[in-house]
Amino acid sequence: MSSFTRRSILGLGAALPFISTALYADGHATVHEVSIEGFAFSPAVLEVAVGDVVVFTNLDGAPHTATANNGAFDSGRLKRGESFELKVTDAGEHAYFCNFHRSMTASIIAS
Ligand SMILES: [Cu+2]
Repeated sequence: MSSFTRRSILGLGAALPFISTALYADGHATVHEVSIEGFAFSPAVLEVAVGDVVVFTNLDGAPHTATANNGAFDSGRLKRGESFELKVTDAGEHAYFCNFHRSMTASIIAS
C-alpha cells in the first residue's frame, strides 16, 4: 500500500464525497471514510477491496496521524479538518496507529 496523497478538506465539508469520486473517476475504486475523533479511528476495522481508496479525516482539535505499523504509509501530522488519502494496493491486514497517541490503533483488511 504505497500510493497515497495528502490534502486538506478544511472548509469543503459535505463536498468531500463528490470530490473523492471525481478524483477516482475510473468508476471502480470505492472510497471509504475513516474518521479520527475522540482519540479513536472509526471504524476501527475496515474491510476494503484491493484498489479501493481510504480517506482518513481528523475531526479532533488534537493532531493525529495514521501510520502503518510496517511503515508502508504515514499520513504525517493531520490537523483538524485535514485528510489523508490512501490507495490500497496490497491484500492482507494493514495495522496502523497514531504516532502521537500510541493507544490509538486500527486496521484495514484488504482482499
Ligand atoms: Cu492521535
